[in-house]
Amino acid sequence: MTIISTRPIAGQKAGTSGLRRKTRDWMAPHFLENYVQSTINAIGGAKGKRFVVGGDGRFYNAEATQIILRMLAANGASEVIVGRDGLLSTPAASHLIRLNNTDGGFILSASHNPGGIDADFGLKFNMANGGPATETVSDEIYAQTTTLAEYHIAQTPDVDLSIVATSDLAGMDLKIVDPVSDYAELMKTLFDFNAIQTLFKSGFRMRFDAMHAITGPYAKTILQDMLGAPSDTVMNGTPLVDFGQGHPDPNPIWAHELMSVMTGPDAPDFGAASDGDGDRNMIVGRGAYVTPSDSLAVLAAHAHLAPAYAGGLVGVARSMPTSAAVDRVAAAKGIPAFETPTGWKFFGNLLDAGKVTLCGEESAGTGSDHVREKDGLWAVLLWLNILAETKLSVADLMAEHWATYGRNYYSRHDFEDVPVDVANTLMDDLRRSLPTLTGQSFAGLVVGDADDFSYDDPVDGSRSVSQGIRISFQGGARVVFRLSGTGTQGATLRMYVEALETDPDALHRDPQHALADVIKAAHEITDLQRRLGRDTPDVIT
Ligand code: G16
Repeated sequence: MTIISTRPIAGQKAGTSGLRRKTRDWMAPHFLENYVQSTINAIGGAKGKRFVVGGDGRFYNAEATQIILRMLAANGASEVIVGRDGLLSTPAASHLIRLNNTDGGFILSASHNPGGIDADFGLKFNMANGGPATETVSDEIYAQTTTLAEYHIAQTPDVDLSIVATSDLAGMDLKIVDPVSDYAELMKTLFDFNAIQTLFKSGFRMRFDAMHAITGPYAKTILQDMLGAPSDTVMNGTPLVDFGQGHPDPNPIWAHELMSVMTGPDAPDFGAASDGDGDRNMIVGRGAYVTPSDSLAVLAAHAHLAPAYAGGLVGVARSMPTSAAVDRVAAAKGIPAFETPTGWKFFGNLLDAGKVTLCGEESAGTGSDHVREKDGLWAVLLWLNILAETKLSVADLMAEHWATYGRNYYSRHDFEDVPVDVANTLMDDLRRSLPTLTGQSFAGLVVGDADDFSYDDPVDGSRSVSQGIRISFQGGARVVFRLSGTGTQGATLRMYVEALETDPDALHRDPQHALADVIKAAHEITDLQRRLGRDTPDVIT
């Protein structure tokens, strides 16, 4: 056991989901160690505690796992449960924390960000409920990073993590587990596997794009081995440290390989993709992309068709920039709908308090009270369960949904790698203009209301301010602006546009056309073209 002297490293402040930085930053002397020790200190030490450790397998996952294990041992942890080869999807890690009643877990992932020595790496701490550290704990971790003077590490050789076994690491019990099996068992308890098996037996065809990330082995086990989907169902199913040089973000831009299959000749019935660490999902039918906001609404409308949710939902929650489509379902069902800031950590209290069953975000995350993370494969399985029961195609299910509830046309435009000062000035100016925006007209739309979103947590009473600027127009359309908290280079400006359509003859338009006025108004309000020197987004979802 060694105590190493160190000095605070500036800027170790978590964003939307843990600390994400360039991989080389993490590999620099003391960077990872400082952050791990600060986390341990922030939770009152590790002595006698039990943790889960695992990550999405990106470059540096293996080395970082060894360091974290040695530090937990040196800090007196009594047991660590680690995925074989240091691998665990984020939802599987959340499940293992809960299943084993541990004190929390360390998840090594930069999620949908690319991987590699010149790409991104990340680390986040999840608490005993299985969910991401709350704002309060995250703030305490940051505070610790600013004063840290030493860290503890055991001087032991690397542990062989390739075999499921139980051993001892410098006095700490080390349990190496299969990353997939407990998670797969959980899924079996939630869904009607027989109905989904019957669906596949009937010739239903699907493609699941694992994007060379963590869900490959999970999807092969569950979809192909357990549910009997054909062996070519999972594509890009071998996890690679650099995700095959791809960008493991399941949206139509980055999952273009899947999109071309789903829009090509002889397209399968159903397509889905997940991200680097397995918590996001993309759903696409034959020629029919489903926006994450619509997916959440459809799942809320039909969740009762799956055994786990047969008793109905107690409530739903969505992040503020997510479309209000799910609110309309909640209203029809007479259940509450909560609106939280962006970040899965804000759903934890609502789930723990039994106020919501389902939650989701526009950023392709959907989940339920089965774990405390969003869960990509879970969403895919719920979709499959619903398709098996309704016997509808994805396109028909969407058409039926919009005819019933109206359609919240929705799109997110991302402007990436914007100089940080330009992005901050744009947001500051917009914030300053809020009091005078109401009543003004832009591209023919009149502003009805404009504010900077604050959230009062109904469970613990904490308040989170400056969570995004929302501008509503008369007639119901709206635009939201916020800066991403997950990027590692420059700033990413996110512009979310939405408009409700209830005219039965106008439910099947191209969202970009349906939203053209709102997009124009949003550009005018921010003077976007002049400030950014461009008006075309890098990514449209
Ligand atoms: C993370 C968070 C999500 C959030 C998303 C986008 O997802 O867990 O709650 O919606 O980032 O955040 P931002 O808009 O700040 O970039 P993931 O999948 O990257 O962990």
